[in-house]
Amino acid sequence: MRARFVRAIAVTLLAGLALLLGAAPALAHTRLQSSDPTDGASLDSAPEQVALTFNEPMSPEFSTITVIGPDGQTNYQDGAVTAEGGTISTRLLPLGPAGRYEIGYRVVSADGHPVTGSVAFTLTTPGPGAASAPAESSAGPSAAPASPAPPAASEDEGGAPVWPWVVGAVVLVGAGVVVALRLGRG
Ligand SMILES: [Cu+2]
Repeated sequence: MRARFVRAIAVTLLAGLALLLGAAPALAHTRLQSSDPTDGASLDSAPEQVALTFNEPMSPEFSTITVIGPDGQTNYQDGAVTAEGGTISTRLLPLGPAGRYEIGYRVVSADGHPVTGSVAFTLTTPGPGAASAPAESSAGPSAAPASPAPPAASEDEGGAPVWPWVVGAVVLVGAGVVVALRLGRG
């Protein structure tokens, strides 16, 4: 009877430990692996779309891409985001003046945490939209998710720190082992 009880405790502890270890990989968030145009690229002709590739499958409905022009406020993304595997992309309106274009993104990690960041490219010759600046309305309602550009410092927004849980779990497991050993010995 007692042996069975001890075994039950041991199984519970092991299950808890497995849960804890299983949760560890989830701490590795979605990461941007590459982009097209690549970060820091200098282009002499305006791209017609941008694509961002992450290390896990992306879903378009939870992904936002913004492309902000050299003036720091004009949006050039089409708004609609498509996804294929780990790659999300959006078409671009005709780019305007030469300069730095920032591609901001906000996606949701597999564990539900939002991840934001940005990359940038430089257009060295004015794009087709330079003569007539894109009309404010051309972005239309699809530009609704175009939140302010994410902070230049990429990486994610983090979340609650995990270490207190780990410490708590370790203490619990330790206490459980002591109890189990005591009972087992008796
Ligand atoms: Cu997370």
